[in-house]
Amino acid sequence: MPFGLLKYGLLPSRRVPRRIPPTPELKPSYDVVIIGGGGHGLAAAYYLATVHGITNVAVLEKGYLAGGNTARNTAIIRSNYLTPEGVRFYDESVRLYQGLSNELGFNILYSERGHLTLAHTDAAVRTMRWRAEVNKHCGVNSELIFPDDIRKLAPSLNLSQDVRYPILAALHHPPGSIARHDAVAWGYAIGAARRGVEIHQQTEVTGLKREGNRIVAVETNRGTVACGKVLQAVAGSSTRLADMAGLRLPIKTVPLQACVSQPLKPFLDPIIVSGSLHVYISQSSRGELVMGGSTDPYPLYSTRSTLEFKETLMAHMLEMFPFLSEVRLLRQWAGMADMTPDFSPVMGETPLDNYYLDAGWGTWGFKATPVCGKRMAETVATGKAPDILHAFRLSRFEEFAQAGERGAASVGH
Ligand code: FAD
Ligand code: PYC
Repeated sequence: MPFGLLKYGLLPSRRVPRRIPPTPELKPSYDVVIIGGGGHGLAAAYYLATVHGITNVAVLEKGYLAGGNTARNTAIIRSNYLTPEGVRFYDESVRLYQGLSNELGFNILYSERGHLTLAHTDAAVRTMRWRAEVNKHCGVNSELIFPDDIRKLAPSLNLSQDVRYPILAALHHPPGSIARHDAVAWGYAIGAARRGVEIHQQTEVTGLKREGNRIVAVETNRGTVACGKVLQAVAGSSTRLADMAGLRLPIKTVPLQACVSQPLKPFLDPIIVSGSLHVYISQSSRGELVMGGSTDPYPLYSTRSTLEFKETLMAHMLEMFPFLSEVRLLRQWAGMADMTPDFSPVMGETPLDNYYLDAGWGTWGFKATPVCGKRMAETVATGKAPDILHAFRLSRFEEFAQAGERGAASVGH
């Protein structure tokens, strides 16, 4: 047993030390203001401080730390994308994730499970083969496999050919993983705060003061601060913030729901996704089944959840795992996904000189937290987006240079 744990157990009072400092007073100005205290904003703050030595930074979060999509996602990490640009970008994130507990000195409970994307039609088999080839070309481990090998990895999956959508093949991606989403955000927050970054919870940005081509001040419910540079990292609220800066984004926001079951004995090692059945499932280290499906069919800024989603999801889930019919659901919730037309994010510079964008994270941004934080910190520090972000620039939409990743989304739309 580690010595620290033993010492903690023997203490008369077991108060957990506070490692994220309480919200301080706002200073009159900061070199960098980061809007949004989710995983992305906090990761960017951490890398600004650690890699670039920029610590006069305020992270402004309207609610509590990482209480937005970071708290609501199903924590799937993978790099089995369709475009070479996407694969390389997410692969850098997977590599950062693999060392993140050590880097942060904080256990993010990273668990490598393997990821199976099921193909139920000939067209889906073709797409999986395509993804496997692009992945291998970029040095990422993915392979098309067939029912006999799928059975070895997931013996409890219904592989009967006598069902509505028989499983013909799957894209197997061994590096596919899950991690504790809150821990990722807390680890980055603690690391950033330790180096002098200020984290302001309950601090809502209500306006941006623009002079010419610059944002000179950020208005909040706690006062106005002057800023050298601004990074917007507000996920499902991207269009609302961009609006304050006078920017229009090609994004619409739709709710995405998920749920967990009561805990069960471990029976499911890999993460399983079925595009045709519009479901995905993994089993957490606590034994709960973490499940999700398609985005809601209409745009809405809301985190309510619906009975319709639950009923549809369960009907499809039971086609894959009929023996789960007596299992109870524990919780259901929703987040807000900011969807781009090409299912890729928007990162980098904007038409404003000192305003940088980290947006368009739809249903896929948790896995990108480390790479996005690191590369957006680089963009803010140098004023120029690195090559790895080029494919995701905002201007791609007016240049007809979209980065189409619809075929690699885990979630139906
Ligand atoms: P957030 O965590 O949402 O942080 C943005 C923060 O900005 C919020 O805390 C919000 O309160 C704050 N904010 C907004 N407006 C203001 C304002 N005016 N002033 C100050 N603060 C403001 N991705 C994956 O890779 N794998 C998955 O398995 C996965 N599953 C998902 C399942 C669900 C149900 C949902 C909803 C999403 C899922 N995602 C997944 C997507 C992922 O959750 C997001 O893309 C990711 O969390 C975005 O991180 P973020 O830090 O940018 O956003
Ligand atoms: O991007 O892998 C993903 C994902 C799974 C569930 C939601 N997003």
